[in-house]
Amino acid sequence: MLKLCGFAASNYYNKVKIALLEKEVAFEEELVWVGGIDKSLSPLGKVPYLLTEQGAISESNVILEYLEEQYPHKSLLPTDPYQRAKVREVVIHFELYIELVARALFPEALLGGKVSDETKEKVKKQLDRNIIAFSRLVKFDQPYLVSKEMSFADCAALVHFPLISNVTKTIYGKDIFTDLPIHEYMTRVGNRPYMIRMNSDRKANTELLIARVKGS
Ligand SMILES: N[C@@H](CCC(=O)N[C@@H](CS)C(=O)NCC(=O)O)C(=O)O
Repeated sequence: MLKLCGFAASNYYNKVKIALLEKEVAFEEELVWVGGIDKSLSPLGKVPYLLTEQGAISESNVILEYLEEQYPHKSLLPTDPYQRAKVREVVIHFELYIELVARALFPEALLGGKVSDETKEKVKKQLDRNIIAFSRLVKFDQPYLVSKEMSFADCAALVHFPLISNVTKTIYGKDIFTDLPIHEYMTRVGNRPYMIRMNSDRKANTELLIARVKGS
């Protein structure tokens, strides 16, 4: 059986978990913390990675592509090649230009550390610019972010939107997505029954993660 390895506080881990649950593919979870990762399974020691019968796969987007090819039922990509490209474009924009930029704030927003004012200012400028770009790519007037059906873009959005909203609210006192209707989107798309389990796993694991960071 497939094994999803990592920890449930990770947004990238949860993106893959949503795809597995959405596709109704059987899987097990193995709790692996950063620092204790076998680099032959995930070369940079990052989570998530997926253990398959043939070996391990790292990088969440590569894992999603693998799942799509291996389990084509309940597809998370449109059939049209152009629309497929648009889904992938949204995921890349979200992760390279928003999530990875906002990640510099995580030590203070999530883990009780401190981030310099200079970093906060620099990140804010980049996020303001990149979110305008992102909003040119997505649509909020249809059920899903890019296509008429749930796609990889929604797997990413369901985890990155709430996390980055919270992080920016904590650091700037204002949600960076305030001009986008993400609350409606989350209510509409995030009401899948499996999201309850996913969110409770995430909360429980976040407490463990914070305790580990404080204890180290
Ligand atoms: N591009 C990677 C990003 C994964 C990632 O950054 N995971 C974090 C946890 S949320 C991690 O493993 N961080 C540890 C590290 O970078 O050393 C993916 O999509 O899987």
